[in-house]
Amino acid sequence: MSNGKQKRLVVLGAGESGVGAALLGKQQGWDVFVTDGGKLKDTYKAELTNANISFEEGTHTLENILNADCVVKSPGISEKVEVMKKVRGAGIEVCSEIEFGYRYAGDSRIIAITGSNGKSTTTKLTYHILKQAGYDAALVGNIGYSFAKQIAEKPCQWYVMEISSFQLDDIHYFRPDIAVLLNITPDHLDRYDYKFENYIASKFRITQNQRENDYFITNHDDEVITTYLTNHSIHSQTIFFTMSEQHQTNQGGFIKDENMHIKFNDEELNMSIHDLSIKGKHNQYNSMAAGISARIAGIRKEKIRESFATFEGLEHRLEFVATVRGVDFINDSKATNVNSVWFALESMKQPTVLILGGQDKGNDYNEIMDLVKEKVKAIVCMGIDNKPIHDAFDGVVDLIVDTNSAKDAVKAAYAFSEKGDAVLLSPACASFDLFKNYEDRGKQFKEAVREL
Ligand code: UMA
Ligand code: ADP
Repeated sequence: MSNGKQKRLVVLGAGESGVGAALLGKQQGWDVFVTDGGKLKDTYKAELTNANISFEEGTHTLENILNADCVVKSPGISEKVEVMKKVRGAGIEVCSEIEFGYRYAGDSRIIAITGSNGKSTTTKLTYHILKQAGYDAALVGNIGYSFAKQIAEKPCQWYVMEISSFQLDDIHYFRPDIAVLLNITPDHLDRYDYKFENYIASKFRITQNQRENDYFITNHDDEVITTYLTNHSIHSQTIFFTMSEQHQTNQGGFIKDENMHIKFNDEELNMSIHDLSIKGKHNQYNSMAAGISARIAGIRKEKIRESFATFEGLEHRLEFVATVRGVDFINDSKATNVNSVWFALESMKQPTVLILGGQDKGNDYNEIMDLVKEKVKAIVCMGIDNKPIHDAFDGVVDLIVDTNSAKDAVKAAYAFSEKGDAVLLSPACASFDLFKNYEDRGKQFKEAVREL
C-alpha cells in the first residue's frame, strides 16, 4: 500500500532507462520499487543499492507492483507481457522514462530527434554543434544514456535527445521545444500489431503536445510523412528539409547544385556538400535537420558550418576502415534494414562487393535491386539462413557465396575484389544470429580487415 503521503513509483525493467527513472524518482521523494524479470547487470545493481532503492530480479511480484501510483515501463518491454496486462487492468498510470524525466526537467530546452533511420547520427551531430557553440547541453535518450538519470545527476540547460517509437508510446505531457522527424519506413512492426499506421502514429507522437511557439522539423521528400500531414494538423511551426529545389521555402533546408542551404529568420547558411565531414545523401538530410535545429537554438551560421566540417561521424555507420592493396573496406554494421543499405549503396562511387545478411526481419530487397545491378559485383552472405538473399539476387548478381563468420566473409569479399573496388558491410539484417549485437559485428569485421 502507499506509504502515507509518499507516492509509490514502480519501475519495470532495470536497464539504462529503468535505473535512471528510479534514481530520479528516489531523489524527488517517491517510494521507489524496481522489478526486473531478468538478471540485473552488476553496475545497475550497485547504482540501486547505493541509492537505497529496493528491487527484485528474476520475477515480477504483482503484489509489490499493483499498489503503485505510477508505473514507469522500460521501452523494451512489450504491452503483451503478463505484468503489463495486469498493470493496465488495475488502471494504474503508466509512463515512459522520458515522460517521467520531463516532469522534472524544469525550464530546460529539449531537441528531440526521431525517425526510422539516422537518429543517432543526427542526435550526435546536433549535440556536437551545441557543444562547439559552448551550450550547456547533454546527449541523452535512445542513444544510450537515460534522460531521467541525467536530470537527477547533472541537469543541463539543453537536452539533445534521441527518441525511439517505444519511448513515445507512453508520453502524456512530454513536449520538445524542437522536434525532428527524419523519415518513416516500416520497422519494429512486431510491437505495433504488424500495422504500419500504428508505428507512424507512434512516431508522430513527438509533436502531440507541441504548441505554436515550438518547432517541428521534418522531411518533405518522405511520402509517409507528407501524407500523414495532409490528414492531421500539427500545432507547432513545421519546417521542412528537402533535396528538391521545387519544395524550398523561405524557412528550411534544401540542396541545390551540390550546396546545402538552410534558411531561418531571413538569414541563409550555405555550404558545399563536399565540405560536410559525413558523406552520402542520407547524411545531407541528417545535416539539414541538425542545422535547422541549431539555427532555431540560436547558434551562429559560422559556428554551424565549422561544426559540420569537424564532426567525426559514428562508429559502424559508413565508417571507413582501411585500404588494403587498393581495396577500400567500409563498416556500415548499423545498417539493419534495407532502407539504410539503399543509402549506403547510393553513396558508393566504386564497384562494390557487398556483405549482406544476418537475422532477416522480412526484408523486401526490391528496394535496392537497381543499385545492386548498377554497383555490386559480388555478394557475400554472412548469416545462418541466407535463403532470402539468394531468393532475391540469384541470377541478378553473378557471384554470391555463403559465409558464417566475419573472418570468412572478409576473406571471401577480398578474394572477389580488385584494386579500386570497395568492400561494404551493410547487412540489412539484425546481427543476433552470429554476433552479440551490431557493435560486435562491426568490431569483428574491422579486426578481420586488419588481419588481411
Ligand atoms: N525486462 C523485464 N521484463 C520484461 C522484459 C524485460 O524486466 O518483460 C527487463 C530486462 O531484463 C532488462 C530491462 O528490462 O533488464 C531492459 O529494458 P530495455 O530493454 O527497455 O533496455 P534499457 O537498458 O532500459 O535501454 C533502453 C533502450 N532499449 C530499448 O528500447 C530496447 C535503449 O535503446 C536506450 O539507449 C536506453 O533505454 C536509454 O534510453 C537501445 C535500443 O535498442 C539502444 N533501442 C531500439 C532501437 O534503437 O532500435 C528502440
Ligand atoms: P538510427 O539511430 O536511427 O538507427 P543511425 O544514425 O545509427 O540511425 O544510422 C543507422 C543506419 O542508417 C546506418 O547504416 C546509416 O548509414 C543509415 N542512415 C543514417 N541516416 C540515414 C537517413 N537519414 N536515412 C536512411 N538511412 C540512414
